Amino acid sequence: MRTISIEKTLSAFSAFETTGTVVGCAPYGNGHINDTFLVNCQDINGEKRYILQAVNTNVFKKPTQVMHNIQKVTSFLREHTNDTRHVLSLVYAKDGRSHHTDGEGRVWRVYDFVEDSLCLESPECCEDFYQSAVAFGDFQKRLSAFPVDELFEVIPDFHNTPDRYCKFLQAVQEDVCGRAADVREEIAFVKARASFFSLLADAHREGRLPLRVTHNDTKMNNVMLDKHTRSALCVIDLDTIMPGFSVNDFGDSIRFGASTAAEDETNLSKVSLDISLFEMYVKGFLAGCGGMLTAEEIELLPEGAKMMTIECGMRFLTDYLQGDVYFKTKYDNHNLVRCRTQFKLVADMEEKWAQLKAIVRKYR
Ligand code: ADP
Ligand code: GN1
Ligand code: MG
Repeated sequence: MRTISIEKTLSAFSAFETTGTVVGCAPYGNGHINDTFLVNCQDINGEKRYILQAVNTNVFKKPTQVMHNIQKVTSFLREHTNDTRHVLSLVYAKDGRSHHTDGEGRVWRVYDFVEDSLCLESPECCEDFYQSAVAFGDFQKRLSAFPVDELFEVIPDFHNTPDRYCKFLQAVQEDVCGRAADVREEIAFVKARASFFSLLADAHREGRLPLRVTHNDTKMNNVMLDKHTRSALCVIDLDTIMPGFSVNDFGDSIRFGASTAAEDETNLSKVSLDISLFEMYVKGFLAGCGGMLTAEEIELLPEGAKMMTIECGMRFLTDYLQGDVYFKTKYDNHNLVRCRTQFKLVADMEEKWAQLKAIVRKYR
């Protein structure tokens, strides 16, 4: 795991137009990609908190394009709301830029901390999950008027599942760490579902699934809820906003939030799809989208859930085979543990398939 010294972190922070004196700075959150810090500042008016992040340039090869997208999208969203806590707010660097590049080429950015908020790893009740669904649905609805050609595709083929499958097969073949022999069962699980991977791409090619501006990383911990009312406040982690399929935004939320266990649960008997959370999310997402989804998109929501879950499991397995070079890991086989929960969830979705389809038809 990468570590950045406190001196370098504070020096980066000093490049931004913030207020007060720094009184605390510590790693923050459970993201798998960026290095995130909570910085506490103090001035005569009291305390002010900031989120400082070093953008992962191994993942985002063109960080200035990421910052361009975030700047455009947050400005657009701010035009349509009066409440500052409803949109992520970038704090600009003293040189007027949206980011600061340090002497070692690290790219930093600062956001206002969304105060009086909750960020949950998993919903504590159905209503929390419903609220996150409304937030992501509404996010998509509000961005439906956004000029998509102004966005860079910051990670090409991010949710191109057939392409992810090709990269997975290559990783199996190269087997650079000699780990493939130990994961034969997991490899077979993926290969047995090869014909499924092109389902959404085919629907798009046939004109049945439109491209929209999507978030592409709709985990429960990428949405903030109001601490007091527990209602949806703000969608965060805007790095991967790109053109994509609505059903994948729906699907990634189900993968992460409608599981009965954490993404890295080691006891697989605890992992399954919670049908009532699934139904809650369908209701909330459709309410948030406010009628903008086509009947075909609604019909394909379960396919989006299965696609995002198998794709994510395949990505974890690919990273495990390649020596854990992409996702942050906390122990040796962390990616393998994550991959196994995803495959268990896929198998459970397959068993509950008729129920999932019936639920979305009920709301269509
Ligand atoms: P990653 O891409 O690594 O997941 P995120 O942008 O999601 O990075 O940030 C990691 C965590 O930091 C989030 O899950 C959330 O808990 C917290 N966080 C990020 N931005 C803010 C913010 N503006 N206000 C409060 N908490 C935030
Ligand atoms: C990463 O950044 P974070 O932790 O919200 C990843 C997602 C995966 C997710 C799995 C840019 O999300 O695509 O679905 O981990 N983000 C990127 O938990 O690869
Ligand atoms: Mg995140």
